[in-house]
Amino acid sequence: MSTEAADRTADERPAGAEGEAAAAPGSNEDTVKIILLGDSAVGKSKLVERFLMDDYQPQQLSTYALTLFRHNAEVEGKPIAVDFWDTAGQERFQNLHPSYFHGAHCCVLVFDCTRKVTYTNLSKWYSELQENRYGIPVVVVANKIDVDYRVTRKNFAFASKRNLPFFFVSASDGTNVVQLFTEAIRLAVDCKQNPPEGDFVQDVLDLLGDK
Ligand SMILES: Nc1nc2c(ncn2[C@@H]2O[C@H](COP(=O)(O)OP(=O)(O)OP(=O)(O)O)[C@@H](O)[C@H]2O)c(=O)[nH]1
Ligand SMILES: [Mg+2]
Repeated sequence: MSTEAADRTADERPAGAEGEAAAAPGSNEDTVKIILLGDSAVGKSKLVERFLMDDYQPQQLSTYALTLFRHNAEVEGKPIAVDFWDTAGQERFQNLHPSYFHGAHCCVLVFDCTRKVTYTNLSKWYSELQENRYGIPVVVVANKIDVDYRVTRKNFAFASKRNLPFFFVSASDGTNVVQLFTEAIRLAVDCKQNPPEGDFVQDVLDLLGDK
């Protein structure tokens, strides 16, 4: 594996970011699964790194297929284990995605506000999500605002058109990263408690398919 998380030894990992294979989604009442989607190099891994480790290394190390992180959070006084599924945005990995969506409770959809094509491609990622895991909450994220803060004056209509929460963030300096993930975790817990319509049927079908 060529990811930074996979390359770290267990001792180097911070508390709450075990980086090991996460528990099967839905296997535990107090576990939620959050997936990250977006083009390669928009900053998905750096955002998770900033949130879980309060760290940021500027080197680019594209995620190889998938990295899993476990984070221990607290929502309304209750402990919650959060599994972050950090997927690779590269085309060559895209045929792996259907399994990533299974059992997800929230999706963090990231674009790079310095590269327009990554914004245009949001609709592609969003359709893929709808096809694989319809109805879960989605948070839209404009990353890299540190490059030029004036970008925060711009209107990115993708989120407002679909009535989705939207955050301007920077993994590099940490702006809004905690706010973003706090909201994503809250929405994931909410989704787990009130699953989207059709979820039950899908779960039964998934279960039957497993046997
Ligand atoms: N200036 C700036 N650069 C950033 C920021 N976040 C990420 N980067 C840079 O963007 C590059 C890609 O970041 P990654 O987190 O690896 O991107 P990714 O979306 O995980 O990419 P894949 O794993 O290939 O899908 C790295 O060189 C980062 O240093 C940010 O907030 N500001
Ligand atoms: Mg990555």
